[in-house]
Amino acid sequence: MTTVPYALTARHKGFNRAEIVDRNFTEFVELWQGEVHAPGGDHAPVLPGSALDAQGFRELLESQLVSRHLDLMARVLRVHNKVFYTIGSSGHEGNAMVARLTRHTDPAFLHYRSGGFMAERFRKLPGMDPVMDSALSFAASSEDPASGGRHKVWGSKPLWVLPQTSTIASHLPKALGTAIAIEQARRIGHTLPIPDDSIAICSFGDASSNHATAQTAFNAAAWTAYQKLPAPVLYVCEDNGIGISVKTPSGWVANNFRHRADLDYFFADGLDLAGGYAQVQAAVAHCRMTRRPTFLHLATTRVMGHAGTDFEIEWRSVEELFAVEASDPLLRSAEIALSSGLYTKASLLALYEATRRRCFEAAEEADRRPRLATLAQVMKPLAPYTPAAVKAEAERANYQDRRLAAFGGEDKLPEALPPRHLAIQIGQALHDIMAKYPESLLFGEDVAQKGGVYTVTKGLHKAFKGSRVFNTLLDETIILGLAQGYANMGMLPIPEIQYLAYFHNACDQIRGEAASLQFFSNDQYRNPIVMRVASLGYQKGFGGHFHNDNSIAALRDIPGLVVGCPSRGDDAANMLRTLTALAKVDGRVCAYLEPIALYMTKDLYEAGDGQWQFAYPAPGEAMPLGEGRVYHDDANDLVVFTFGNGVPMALRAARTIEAELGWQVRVVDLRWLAPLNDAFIAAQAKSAQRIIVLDEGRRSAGVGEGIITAIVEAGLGATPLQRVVGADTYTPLASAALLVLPGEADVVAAARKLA
Ligand SMILES: Cc1ncc(C[n+]2csc(CCOP(=O)(O)OP(=O)(O)O)c2C)c(N)n1
Ligand SMILES: [Mg+2]
Repeated sequence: MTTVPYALTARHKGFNRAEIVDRNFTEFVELWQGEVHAPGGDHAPVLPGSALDAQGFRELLESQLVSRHLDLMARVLRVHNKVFYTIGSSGHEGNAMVARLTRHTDPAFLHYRSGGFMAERFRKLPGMDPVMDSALSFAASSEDPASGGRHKVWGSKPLWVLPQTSTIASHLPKALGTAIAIEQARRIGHTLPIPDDSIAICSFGDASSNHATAQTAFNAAAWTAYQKLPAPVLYVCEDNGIGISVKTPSGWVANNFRHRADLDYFFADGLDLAGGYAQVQAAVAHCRMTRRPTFLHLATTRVMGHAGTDFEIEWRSVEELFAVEASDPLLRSAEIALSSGLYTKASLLALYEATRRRCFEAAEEADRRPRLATLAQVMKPLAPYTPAAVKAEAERANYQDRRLAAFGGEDKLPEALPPRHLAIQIGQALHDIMAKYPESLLFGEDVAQKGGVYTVTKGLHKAFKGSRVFNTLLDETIILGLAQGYANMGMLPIPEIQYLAYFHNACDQIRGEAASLQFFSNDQYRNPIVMRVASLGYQKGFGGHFHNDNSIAALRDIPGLVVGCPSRGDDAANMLRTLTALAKVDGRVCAYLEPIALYMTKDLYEAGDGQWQFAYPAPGEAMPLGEGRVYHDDANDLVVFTFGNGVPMALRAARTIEAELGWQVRVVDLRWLAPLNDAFIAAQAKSAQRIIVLDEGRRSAGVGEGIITAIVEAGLGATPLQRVVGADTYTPLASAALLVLPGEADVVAAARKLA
């Protein structure tokens, strides 16, 4: 327990609480009058009965001071435009204990107040400097080793700190995913990049612990442990009792987590190194040894407000502020330093001031270093694309033995079988991909024994067993969090989202997290993912919005995400090979939209014509990113740009248009929806007499807008053009759905308008 006298710190009513917190430390040391113990050796307890030894205390104290002076420096230099971030760690420096008691190879996903943790983790490898590295990040210098100047993040490649966005709680699912992946690697024979007994560490605030994304992670951790499956994640709740200005009800975190089944609760006083160390030690040891999800409730406080812009004195009573400032853990550390006899007042203040100088000098130096100066520099890590290497990987076919085993013999290889429809060929392509990549995993709701609601994944569970093909619990956020975890550990996750509508439910795991990792880590960390999503409308007999969602706008504007949508089986197989190659080679996060209504479509023009079944492409073939498919290449009277369900629809409409208007009609299947291949669209539009853009998505923010923009920007805006597109509405049940979605007759009607 802290024994800092309240009266000592409650002396200053000034506006700038950072200055006051700073002064409190110095005055506290100068005025301190306590009993001094005779110091023991480096390995003797720092104070009688403490689990922390003298050497450990000295190092933790230094880490705390580094963290504190980085905060103080940021408050001063922000005003001079030398630093661009002031959310600090002051009051949370005790989290350094967690770093000390874990390894630098335990992957860490950190709260923005985990500066003490970070400073301490830097000790784990020789020759690393937390001060200069942090200063470069604060200054947004392009030499920042964490993000290359893209954000102030806690991150380090050698120290296994994966940078986080500031969306609170969004990192909890992937921390669980990483913990599960550490354990699952062994079962699938995958070699981990870190030791087998690693744990995943994830820190967050008390207010954040209430967030839906946090709660689903705790639930999924417990769901896992309940089944006696290992999930060695250490959740560290840095409880300062407040979130920006909203107080967490007193005792809430303990009350909420102390008795949760299968989430093992530990409390530690993060305000007191001497007192808190044993409990942190116990929590870490428990997590590592039992491999169970562990909740470490770490008491902290928040001095100096939420950020530099938060003038607490304007909205809190001064008495309350004094009380908070009196609980400053650095005062307690000063007390331990002096009473243990390890420091004199003079040597402690000298260390304090030397650390201040170090932080300011580093910040001034960082300010002289370059910043990101061009758009190309900013975007470089976002969407790396090495087409030659991707092509080679997509076409690589040197896994024949595993292939034969997966399909069950030469005569059962899909290319030896008659042409089949989309659902079958996606299933065959998935068999191929899983045979090709032993580190790949396929998971989602109902995907295992049942083979998914459309039986697309049927047979995979049998062929590749439960550790590679498995059902998850019903939560899309967790499915995508697991995917990131597997990817972090070097595996190739192929998560399934059961319906497009339910992707929207968990969109942030791709938008905010997975797709942003390469950007915020300057491409040092990658989480390759191929996310399959059963998508789009026109299902007969299974109507309504949620199973026919046609909105892909939320996918198309995610920076760096690749979105592909095949309309036929052979393309589906070739596209999947390229997507997995993009994931493997360039680390890309990919979305693979499977048009549900085409899964079972076998015919094109007439019932029984079998014209929408295609021969399976043998391995060795693939489809370059951005390459579309053109039907009737030499037809110029009308060109229809489309994708997905629009492709067979346009081909059918073309017949009517040819008969009625005498036009030759070209149909262009874009296949790749993000990034849109503007050059390809322009090249196809160039020779067109007339254009129809057939977009089964919605009028607003649909793919059609992108296609038309590409045409206009290519200077071809004068070409007569009609857009046939879905309405801006949810899709209703039964035949009313066809009022909303574009149909063949609408395409023909648009052509008539162009005539
Ligand atoms: C999803 C989300 N909602 C809102 C915010 C804005 N916000 C940033 S920090 C914060 C409070 C977090 O409080 P807590 O979890 O207790 O962490 P503390 O800052 O106290 O350490 C809020 C509301 C956010 N970053 N992310
Ligand atoms: Mg808080």
